[in-house]
Amino acid sequence: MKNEVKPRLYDVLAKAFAQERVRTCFALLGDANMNWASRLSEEGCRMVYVRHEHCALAAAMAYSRKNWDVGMATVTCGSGVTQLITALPAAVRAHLPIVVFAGEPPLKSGWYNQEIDQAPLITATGAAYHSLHMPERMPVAVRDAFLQARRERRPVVIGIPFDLQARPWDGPADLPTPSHRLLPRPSPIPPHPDDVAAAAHLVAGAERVVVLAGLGAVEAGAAGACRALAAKTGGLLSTTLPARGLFHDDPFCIGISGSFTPEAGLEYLAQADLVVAVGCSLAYHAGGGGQLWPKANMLQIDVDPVAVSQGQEVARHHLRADARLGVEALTAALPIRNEGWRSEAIAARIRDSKPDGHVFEIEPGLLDPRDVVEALERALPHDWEIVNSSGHCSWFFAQMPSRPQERFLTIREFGAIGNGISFAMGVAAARPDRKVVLFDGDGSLMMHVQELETIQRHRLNILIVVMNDGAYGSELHKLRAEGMSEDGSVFGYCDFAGVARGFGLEGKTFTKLDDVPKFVAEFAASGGAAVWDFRVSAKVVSPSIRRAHPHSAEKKAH
Ligand SMILES: Cc1ncc(C[n+]2csc(CCOP(=O)(O)OP(=O)(O)O)c2C)c(N)n1
Ligand SMILES: [Mg+2]
Repeated sequence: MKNEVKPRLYDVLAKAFAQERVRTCFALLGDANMNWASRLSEEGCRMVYVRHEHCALAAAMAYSRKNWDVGMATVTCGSGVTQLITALPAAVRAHLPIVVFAGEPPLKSGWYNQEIDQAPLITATGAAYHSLHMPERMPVAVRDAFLQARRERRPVVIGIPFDLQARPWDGPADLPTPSHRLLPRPSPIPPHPDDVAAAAHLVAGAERVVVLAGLGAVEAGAAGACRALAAKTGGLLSTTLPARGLFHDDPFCIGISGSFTPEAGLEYLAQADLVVAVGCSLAYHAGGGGQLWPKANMLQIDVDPVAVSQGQEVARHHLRADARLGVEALTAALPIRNEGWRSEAIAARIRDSKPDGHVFEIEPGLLDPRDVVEALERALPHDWEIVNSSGHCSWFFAQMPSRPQERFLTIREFGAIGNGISFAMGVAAARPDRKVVLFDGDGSLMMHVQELETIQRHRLNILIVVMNDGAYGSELHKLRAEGMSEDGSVFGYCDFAGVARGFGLEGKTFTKLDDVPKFVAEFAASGGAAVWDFRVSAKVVSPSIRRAHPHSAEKKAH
């Protein structure tokens, strides 16, 4: 008998994905995706096999952000799909183009134990769901899913019943033209001259200007234009958290604006009379709900400017344009001005002041998280990729002023903990030639600690730095401030070095900081993966918690 040579639908589907320039796919297999995934791998796609579906999607998110292109994940039907529901809203809100290949239960049986109505689950998160049941159209439908993900910058989940996937393919041998060849390539939008004139009038009348850049400015390559605008107005520079580091070497950059603003930055933002927000969506946290710059007019330069964002009125003045073109036109329209806000004294204050100078008494044998960050900031090479996770400790980790934006990643749009390890895997897969440092909390790392095995198996170059306060610090500090019981927020110090060794990684526990440079040099030479557990005191409270609970000390006294 002759071998069957007819391709199956999963063969053709794998080719349709491969021609969409899918180079890496984060995967967890089951009945409904494993044959397709096996074929995709044979098409030359690098498969990263993770241990939890959430982590497949979260890693694809970081991969997408790092490459400014589609991220790809695959899960099986039912129980594989339900695991995606925490990561999808974050991907939607972060405007990440992601395609997920999910299975669907077989159509031929009247009952299947992993059956669940997948479409409403997925669409509730804001992602799109495409249920494909017409084999002949599937290669085109795959192309269209990539088109939608790229054009709308949104996750798209494709569900295909796995009995259909196994059918012989009777359709044409040719695949449709892939999405990246069809996608419109619009040129950057220039501003309207009337808008430029109005914006220039506003800026010329301001005395204390802050130019605040977001990821839109990063993407548009507007960093140089923002620096020039700030220089011409004698103003200061700042960024949102995701864009942090864009002006890291500028003496007049006050750091992040938002919940993570350092001490000196808070003072200057409070004095600003105009904030020019470039390529940022003016999310609630970026301006502390408007409280960080109470005196300032707001001018937003963006391709899609808004008046209200996340429940706040954010900007009355708008310049609709590509971030770079808009800022360049505005700068060109401004008169030269001799004086501005800038002075040597301001540069010195920015350079010399600590992000947070508050004094805490801490227990012997434990570290101050601010000292940990300072030691790492001094020791870690500047070309290592850094990933900031979540939790109370992320305030401290965000204060690393010498780190450039292109080596930084954070995605926090759904406020979930537990993503750090997946984000670091996504960055490591996108930048295989680099070392990646993840900064995470003990609670967050614990939530998906199983991925240490993935890191070890795939030989990813990741150094995990854990700020271990033995607690859910965020909850602990808020409960304390409210005078409530700390139950449920304090767990004690887990031995992460031992956990790491159990997974075959290097592990170290730090109760002092003297050897940090030596160990960094050793890690630089050896590569591989390691977990460094820094034992910190839970008595050090971040400025953002202190701002949110200004009267907590009084409560304690009663
Ligand atoms: C998925 C999810 N569950 C719960 C929370 C609530 N939460 C916010 S921060 C936090 C504690 C994080 O602890 P850790 O990672 O140790 O960081 P720390 O705050 O201690 O610095 C928790 C439980 C959340 N944001 N996301
Ligand atoms: Mg903690």
